[in-house]
Amino acid sequence: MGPEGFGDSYEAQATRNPEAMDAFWMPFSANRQFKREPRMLVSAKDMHYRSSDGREILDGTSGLWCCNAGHARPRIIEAVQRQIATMDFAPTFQMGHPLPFVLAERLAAIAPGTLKHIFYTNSGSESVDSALKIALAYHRVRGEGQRTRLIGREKAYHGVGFGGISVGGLPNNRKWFGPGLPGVDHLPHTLDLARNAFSRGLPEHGIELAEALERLVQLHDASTIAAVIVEPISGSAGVILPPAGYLQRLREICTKHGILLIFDEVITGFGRVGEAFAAQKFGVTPDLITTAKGLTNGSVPMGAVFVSDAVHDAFMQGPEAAIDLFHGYTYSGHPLACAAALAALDTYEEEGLFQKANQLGSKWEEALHSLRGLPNVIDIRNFGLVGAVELAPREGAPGARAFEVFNRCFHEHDLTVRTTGDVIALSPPLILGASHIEAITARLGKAIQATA
Ligand code: PXG
Ligand code: PLP
Repeated sequence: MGPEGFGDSYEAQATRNPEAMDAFWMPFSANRQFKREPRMLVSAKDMHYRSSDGREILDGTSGLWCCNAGHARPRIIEAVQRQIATMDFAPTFQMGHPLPFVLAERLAAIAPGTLKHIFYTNSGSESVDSALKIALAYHRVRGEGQRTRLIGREKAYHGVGFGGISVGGLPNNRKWFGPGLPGVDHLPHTLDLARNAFSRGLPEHGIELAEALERLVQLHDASTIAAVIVEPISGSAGVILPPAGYLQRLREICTKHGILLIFDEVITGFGRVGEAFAAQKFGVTPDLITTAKGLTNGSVPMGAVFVSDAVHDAFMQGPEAAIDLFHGYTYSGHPLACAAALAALDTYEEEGLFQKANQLGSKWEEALHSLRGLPNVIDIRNFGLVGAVELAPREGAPGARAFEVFNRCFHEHDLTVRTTGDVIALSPPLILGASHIEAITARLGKAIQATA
């Protein structure tokens, strides 16, 4: 009898045969291929996973960019265990409990500028939808309800809600699902291998791409535009960095025209780039910030939208007894998620993890760029503790080469990496040391070397 229940352990039950695995329709996965040759993880501690065949696998991706302090951190375990025994759930619609208030104060204290108001969600996708809705309602409550247009960017990932895919810019995430929100437009992306390949840190060329926003304002008129949403560094599309000065220029144009600027920091938030938020690292303060992932160190689902004083206060002008924002989730401010987030913030603070990318950044950069010259490597990009190695696609089979590297890393070199298209992305837990950096790049290098 396994510890989890009657009969076989969950692990044995899950992997008995491919048919037994059929019921779970896995997200963003090649389901049939996976179930023929599963990559199963059964436990995790600090920098490592353990696989179902007993191997210790180095986590090069913080799970899915979320376990910024590594796995199974004691404070988080204790906090969640304590909280579930104290109060499993409490509503936050016209009722309250202490934890989301305490957490919001803690979050406000690390936020940039006046983004001191926290709206809770359960994921990055929900944070994006919430931020877009807050932006639309903000203009309307101020008497500018004609500002309904939302502007995203090519190659952007803003989650999978209808709002997020509408402003998003990844064709596969959009084309299957109909027309999306009306009145959306997109800026050009900033990936430019011809001019910027093998840049270290921010690429030098491309600030002029921000002027595309001026063009869209001329086309649509500022009076119709509610908000611009961008990832300061785009993660899912394969680590695309902002050219030096680009985000500052977007900020200037938005301010000039009364357009709200939203930074989607679901990946860049909570220390990934050497500050709490990329906004601080780049010295550019948006009006709203969307977060999730690292907020609870990935341990309990939770997201949060950070809202500026000006945007928040616009909603607080009506009668006191009126609901100020007709939006929210059953699980907004869930007790377990709040407990996990508070413990995650404690862990980040005690261990100085938001500064870690500053201390290890140059070592990380050196190690990554040492992969230059390996077969098919056409670009290497890095910033903070994010990295990407881009491979030339195989003729007629885009993505196949990087996927083979990913599989080889997992099965032969005990390393997790992420791939999108032919980009291999890395985002290790911020608790890593120099030896982990060497191990990640050495193992990845071997896998690239072995892949034709
Ligand atoms: N915005 C951004 C910028 C993201 O990176 C989301 C929104 C959506 O968050 P949720 O929690 O709804 O998934 C994300 C999520 C990858 C990968 O490997 C990236 C994400 C999710 C899963 C995989 O690149 N980013
Ligand atoms: N669908 C139904 C039928 C519901 O009653 C609710 C919430 O009460 C929802 C969807 C939304 O669920 P959530 O608040 O978890 O997003």
